Amino acid sequence: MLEVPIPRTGVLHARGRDLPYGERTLVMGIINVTPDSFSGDGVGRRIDAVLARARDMVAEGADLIDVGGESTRPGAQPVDEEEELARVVPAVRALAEAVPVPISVDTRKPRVAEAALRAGAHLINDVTGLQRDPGMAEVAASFGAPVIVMHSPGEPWAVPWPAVYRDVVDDVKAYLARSLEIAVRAGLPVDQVVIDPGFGFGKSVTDNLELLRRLGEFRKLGSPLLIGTSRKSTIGAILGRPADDRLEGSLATIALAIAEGVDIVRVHDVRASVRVARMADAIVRGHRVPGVAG
Ligand code: HH2
Repeated sequence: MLEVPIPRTGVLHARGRDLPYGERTLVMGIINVTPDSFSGDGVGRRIDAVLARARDMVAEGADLIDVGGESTRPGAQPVDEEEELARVVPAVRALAEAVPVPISVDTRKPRVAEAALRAGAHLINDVTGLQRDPGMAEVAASFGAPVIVMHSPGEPWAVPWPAVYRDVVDDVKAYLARSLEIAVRAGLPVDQVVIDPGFGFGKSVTDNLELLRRLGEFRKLGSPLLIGTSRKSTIGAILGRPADDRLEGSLATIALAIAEGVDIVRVHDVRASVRVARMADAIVRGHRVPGVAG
């Protein structure tokens, strides 16, 4: 029998835009202000396009928006700090004014995180789990911003991927435990740090599938849990479809991640993901539907 985890509830205090988690799955919409993101969804630096996409996502039910100015796909070219600042800061400033949901900034550079927080960002999303630059935890703590810490075995342009694991779940858990320790030492409350096993980052197809199958094990770390599977190459490998045709595979991962107790899903396709999340939540979390008997 599937053992359904008991949801924990809490609130991410995202600089004035509280995000309650645990009662239903939160959906994070991805906006890449890049020219080279793997899924081909990058809008570059066109603020009108950024705002239009964010408004659509919010109307479709996104609970938060993640803005990234540097692609992390394997083989991507690293972006220098000035260029990343020029991509991210105007987008964040415009978004924080235009949409009511929290804005997270997807960066591994403390200077970019700091500038984005000054421009109105509410959370930091660090794909290096606070382990690349000690300045990142300090920036987050000094702004009182929640942080998403993701596992990545080195950086996509610096190491041979995939890495080799003894046991992928145990190894990633140990890494995330270290990220939590760094956060707490910098003064961030542990319930304001979201953990993410980094689906697709330095992992084989088999590793990624195992991470998803055993996702519930990460809940033992006690922090809210996020997963980003949307359109990733593992789905392409299973279905034999290109990045722009992986919707059903992405949705399958969301439904099963919810059954494993995930709190936040990071997605490109907000409308469909929200519907899947609502349905999966009703099963897993036992939501009552107003006006519907039984
Ligand atoms: N995946 C990507 C980027 N940032 N952040 C978190 N926390 N978790 C993820 O799984 C994650 C992430 C890669 O996806 P995307 O942003 O669409 O692509 P690219 O890095 O090529 O812009």
